[in-house]
Amino acid sequence: MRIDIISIFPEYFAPLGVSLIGKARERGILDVHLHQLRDWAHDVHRTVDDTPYGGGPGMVMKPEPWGEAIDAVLAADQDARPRIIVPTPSGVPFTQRLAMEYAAEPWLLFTPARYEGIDSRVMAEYGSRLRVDEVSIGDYVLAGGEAAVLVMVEAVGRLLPGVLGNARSAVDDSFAPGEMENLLEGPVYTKPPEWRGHEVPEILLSGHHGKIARWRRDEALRRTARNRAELLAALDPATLDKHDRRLLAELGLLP
Ligand code: 6GU
Repeated sequence: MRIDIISIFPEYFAPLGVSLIGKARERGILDVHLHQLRDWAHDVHRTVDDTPYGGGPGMVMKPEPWGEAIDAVLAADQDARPRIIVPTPSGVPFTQRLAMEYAAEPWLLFTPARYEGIDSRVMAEYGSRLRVDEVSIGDYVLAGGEAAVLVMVEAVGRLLPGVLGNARSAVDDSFAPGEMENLLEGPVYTKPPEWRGHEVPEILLSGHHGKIARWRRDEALRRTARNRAELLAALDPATLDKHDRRLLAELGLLP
């Protein structure tokens, strides 16, 4: 997969050289291209922002540098088109589902903004020709979209074939479609079996795979009820077995 990122802080993306994503790049699974937006601002101060039309606080990113920068990225490959992802707190929620959708794309272009955001005509211009998604990573406001891009690249990158390896697969993840859809993963343990008087739940030492799977699902349901009650409401009743229903009834969460 190719990923292009246009930003006034390309140095912000140094963490993409580390750990899982760094390895994926070394192995050629992920091809990351960073671009300095100011390279396409032509005045002496390399200005990329201006005051908002209609008044109000803050600054808005000018359309011309973004247009030139995006055109330059598009020109890198005449035969392909990237999916453009514009990070903004006003966007659609970034979810595991969206991460999986992006992981199936050959080319992504991220356009993280500073200030109050990018002049909306940039999204209109490219939205009429390519897929442009305005995406938010949560209900809080960051100082810029760069951290959101790091989050999204990590979520997408770990889903690419060959990145996680055989020892670990994404199928048991919280939110993964299927068994864990709308469920949070429960607690995990490793050796030693007792630490500072805390014991590992005995069932996990039993070697009884069926009972362990059932215990893990119970813990996932309990944790979801405790931390994310609204996710339980979204559970597809068809994915609940008799045991699930009994547990939820015990927690007072089913009729
Ligand atoms: Cl994508 N950008 C900014 N600036 N703030 C955010 C966000 C994105 N997602 C949540 N808050």
